Amino acid sequence: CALSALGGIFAQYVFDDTVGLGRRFDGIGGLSGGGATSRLLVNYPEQQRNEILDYLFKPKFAASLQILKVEIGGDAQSTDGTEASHMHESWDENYQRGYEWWLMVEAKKRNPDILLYGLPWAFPGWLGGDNLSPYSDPNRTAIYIVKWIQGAKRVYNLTIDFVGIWNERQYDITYIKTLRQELDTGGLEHVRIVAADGGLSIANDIAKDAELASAIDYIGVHYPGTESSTAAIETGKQLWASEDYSTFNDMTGGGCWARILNQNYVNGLYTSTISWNLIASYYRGLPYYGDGLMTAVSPWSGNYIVESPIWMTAHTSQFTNIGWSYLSHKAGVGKLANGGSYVSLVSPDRKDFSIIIETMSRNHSLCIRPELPPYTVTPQNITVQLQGSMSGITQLNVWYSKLGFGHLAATMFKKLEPIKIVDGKFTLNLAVDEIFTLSTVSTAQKGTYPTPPPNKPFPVPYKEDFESYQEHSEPNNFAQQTGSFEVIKTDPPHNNVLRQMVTSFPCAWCQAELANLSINLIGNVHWADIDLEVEAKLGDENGTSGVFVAARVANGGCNADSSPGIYFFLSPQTYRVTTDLGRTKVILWNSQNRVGWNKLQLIVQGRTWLHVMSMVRVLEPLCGPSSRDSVGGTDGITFCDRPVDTPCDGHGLDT
Ligand code: 147
Repeated sequence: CALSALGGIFAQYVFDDTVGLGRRFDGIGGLSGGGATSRLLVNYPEQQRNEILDYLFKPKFAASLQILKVEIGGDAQSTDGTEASHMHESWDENYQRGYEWWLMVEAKKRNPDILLYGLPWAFPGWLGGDNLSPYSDPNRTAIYIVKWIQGAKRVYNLTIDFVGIWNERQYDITYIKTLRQELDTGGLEHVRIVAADGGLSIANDIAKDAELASAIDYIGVHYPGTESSTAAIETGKQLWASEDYSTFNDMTGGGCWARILNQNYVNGLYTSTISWNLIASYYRGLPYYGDGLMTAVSPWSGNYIVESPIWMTAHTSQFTNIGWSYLSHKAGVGKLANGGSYVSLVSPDRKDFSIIIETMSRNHSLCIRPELPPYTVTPQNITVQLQGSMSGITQLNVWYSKLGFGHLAATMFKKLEPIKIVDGKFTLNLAVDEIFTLSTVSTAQKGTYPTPPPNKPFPVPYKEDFESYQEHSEPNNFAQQTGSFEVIKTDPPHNNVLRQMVTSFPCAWCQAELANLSINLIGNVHWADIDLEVEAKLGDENGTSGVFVAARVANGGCNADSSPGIYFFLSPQTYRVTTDLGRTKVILWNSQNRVGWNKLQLIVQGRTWLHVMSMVRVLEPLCGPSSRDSVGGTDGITFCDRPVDTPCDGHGLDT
């Protein structure tokens, strides 16, 4: 244990595997989804996209992630957008939607040993029954999940390793058992269940129910603040912080991540920590902007930013593998006398050994949640004594980071001179906000690529006709908030159109669905004055009640249902201009028959509603109602930026 040398200068820490080992290490992960957090990554220029993927997944390069967790799309808003379900309806099955398949393939290309984990946030309405609960028919929902896992194998040759229940929502014991049975009968015995991606209460149910205990392999807890519980530990299950971090990725975010990567094990025995999110690749203006290991929000320029959490991850991931063991809290894991913590891990053959030490001060390592109790960290000198299998080590490689405020003051993942060790003993001076890795592993690298191109704003004029897309794909830069939109082939002259596919209310994850309107977003949060043109088809079929275009939309994500903005609604009988999504604040209205194809144009300029009113034009339908196209769709969209001639107080997302 840590002996603080009273009156002496050096506290001594002993690392010894002969007193018994701690738990198995299960890897560090990143989470794409929950929801749509990788949206803008997909259409980066190939070169930059590959660089980004290397920073995330390539072993011994940068973050070198060991687990990739993804959302199993559920056709409903799940934080920064909606991810499409593989089964919009009971009779529908499609594995070409969204971008998580692509991302998993790219991760596996770089690291065949990366483990994959799927979790739903929401479910399509047909799984919900009368009370819109995914547990209304446990078998039906379990088969839906099994199909996603089988589809991954059949279509992409991806082996899914872990599956969860329902993100941060109620779990259902019957459903968990049913899922285990359906996995087993579906030839998926190898898929392990993580439950319940929320709080710790599942531990009590596991203790009471042997069948449940055997169905669950890992207890997944969110934002545990590094603490677990006696009940959870006593289940004997491996504990995971299966979602954590969610902090803006500046230097404080880096400090948060470094601290929890160590202390989740030191304090809570968590053997895996997964970052929400993997990469912040969603529009500015959406919730939790920048809460990823790195940032990529400018596909039109290729600009991206490798942020400090990438290098904080490297301090552990490049010096361990899944299956290594932590040393015991008796001799190799603990808190430092003057603040900070250390963990150590050993390979199964006991030949390789790594120590990770962090001294993050409180203010420099605050996370979004939960509240961090006060503590202090001061500079300290430590003596390390290696014993047992490690006693013969004569040299350890040293990698070092120090967080600054602002990028310039920081040192990120730098290789220092190796430490020479005599009689298993060495000393180290630790200052505040530092992280050290000391390891026998000599293959670590600080991977770099040339500086990416400079950032540019969303390009205007911008035009999209959807003609270049595969059917069922999501067009570039569209960030669907509610509803699920995909490119569908129709006949000339419209050919490919963008169609909203969700026709029944989903088992939702958040209130955004209450808008009961499908919403897709594109552009730049700073736009105020803008011309926008959309061709759209109105029909009475499939519940299509109308379309709208809007600008200066203030809220997205789970708040998308309550957004001020300037909205131009068109239904088969009326058009309306309102300043709210709920259509309560109407500034212009008329009734007309508008069934068929229409071109909607919205021009917003200046600061008064009057001015806005005069600029709204409703054009004649392009062609009459067509009997061939049975459902609606959007055929094209054009933006044109207007010079800002007066200061404008309009702000927010442009749709
Ligand atoms: C998590 C979600 O699982 C993620 O999809 C994302 O929304 C993330 C953003 O921080 O948050 O959900 C939580 C929402 C609220 C709390 C915890 C997790 N909370 O208030 O403790």
